This record gives sequence, structure tokens and C-alpha cells, in this order.
Amino acid sequence: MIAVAAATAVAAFGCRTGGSPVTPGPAARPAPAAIVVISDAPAEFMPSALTIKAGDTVEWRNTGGITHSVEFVGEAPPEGTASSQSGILAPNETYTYTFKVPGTYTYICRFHVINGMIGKIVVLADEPASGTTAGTH
Ligand SMILES: [Cu+2]
Repeated sequence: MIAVAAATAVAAFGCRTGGSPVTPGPAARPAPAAIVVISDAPAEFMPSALTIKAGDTVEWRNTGGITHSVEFVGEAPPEGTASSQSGILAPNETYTYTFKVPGTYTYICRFHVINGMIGKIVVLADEPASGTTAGTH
């Protein structure tokens, strides 16, 4: 029964013809798979640790009243070194980055790293949902 249901779900999900478009809006910018909220008091990323899949886009939103930044450190940054740094993020500004390479990426806010303003993005390989490796961790 479970196998039949899963197969049906995959078939339905995989069929994109004949239905009405589900994704409105401009296609120029991919919709973020996750949002990290940046706050002032305390200065932090929320959530500070995030797990996504390769190909997912993360959006950081500076909801505070002071400037912050998102800058990858440590391990090799994801593709596009130049664009993997947000630069100065003024209040209400956002920064988005699409992670294409699996790995664990640590980032900081240059202004508040001394206060522990550090975040982590874990990018998992975008495997097909076959379930063959499920339950290994
Ligand atoms: Cu900051």
C-alpha cells in the first residue's frame, strides 16, 4: 500500500502538463527555499543553522535597524565567490544566494561576529526521492 501511494504521489508530482501554473510571479528570481531573519537585539541569524538541498535559494532579511552582512568563511565558499558575500546589508535589505554545491558553509556578520553572529548552511545533495538511502542518519 505504501509503495503504491508513493508511486502515485511521484507520478502526480512529476506530471506538470495539463494543470494550471502553480508558480506565479516573475521567473527571474527563484523563490527562496528558506529565509534567515537577521535581527539586532541580540544580533543574530535566525535560524543560525539551516539545512537545505543543492539548488535551493536562501534569502537573508535584515529586519533590524542597523547594518549587517553575510560573508562566508572557513571552508571553500559555494560557487561564485564574489557573489557569496552580501556586502553591507542595510535595514530592510535582503540578500539571496543559490547553493549549488553540497557542503557545510559557515558565514558571519562582519560587524557582529565578535558577538557570536555566526550562521551555518548545510547543503545536502539533491538526490531523487527514491528513499533508498533513507534512514541512514
Ligand atoms: Cu550583524
